[in-house]
Amino acid sequence: MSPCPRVPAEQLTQNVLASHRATCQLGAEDLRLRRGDTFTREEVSAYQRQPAAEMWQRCAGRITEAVQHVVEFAKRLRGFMELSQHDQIVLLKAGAMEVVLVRMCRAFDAETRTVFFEGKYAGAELFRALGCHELVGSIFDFAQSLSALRFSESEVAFVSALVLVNASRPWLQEQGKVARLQGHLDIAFRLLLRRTQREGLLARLPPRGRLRALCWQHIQQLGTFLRQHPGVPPAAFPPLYRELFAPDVDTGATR
Ligand code: HC3
Repeated sequence: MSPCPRVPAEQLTQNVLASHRATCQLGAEDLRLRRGDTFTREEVSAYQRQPAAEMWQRCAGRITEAVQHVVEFAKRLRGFMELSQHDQIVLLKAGAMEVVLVRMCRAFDAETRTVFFEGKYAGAELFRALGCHELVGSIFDFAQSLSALRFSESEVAFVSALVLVNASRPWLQEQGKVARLQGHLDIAFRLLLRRTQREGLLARLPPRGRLRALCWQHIQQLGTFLRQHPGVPPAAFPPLYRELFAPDVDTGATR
């Protein structure tokens, strides 16, 4: 049975946008207005002087909050809760961080190459203590390339929904059901793009592999960090973060 039987595309579009707006964490207008508000040199160097473990924990905390909002987004998407619980988890595990990175372009100022982090706009150098400059640089490059597409809020909402509802994720049990929901979203997105004369956008979207590679590198870097800092207590990272990104590291956590 279709997870989304005969829902007119317009209703689905409204649902995707409303789900995005209710869960996007940071309002688009608010983010725009705060663009000039960057960290001072002193604040940046205070972040840079932090021990690596502290900075990793901070970022993990912020990323976990963002992931929780993405989970709420998924739950509000029409048809998602009709998928099996197993498949919902598969899609969220594979796609939640990818959606956080898509959403990052809303919080990114391409002119100054800064991102909204803990109340102000920060350049890549603020994250130096993490010890993974290349990854942070690649994440900023990705945000820069999405910013060039000048997404509307509806477009961010659909790109996020289609990153999540992806029938080609491995380990799905009811792939057909996911494919049908993906198909409905795809049609609604194309109709929106036609109506707004933005059909050209599809060809300009970055290849899916780029997002996958960034998320993979994040997992690799976390693994490297945990191996290099065996003294960091398991409770230092939120359980959801450990579950999503450090599944092979035995942290002794109770869930
Ligand atoms: C700054 C950030 C990337 C952007 C993240 C954003 C702004 C994305 C949109 C969400 O709605 C809100 C949000 C929350 C957390 C923000 C991230 C925190 C850290 C990350 C940096 C680029 C550093 C990443 C380093 C890594 C991958 C090792 O943790």
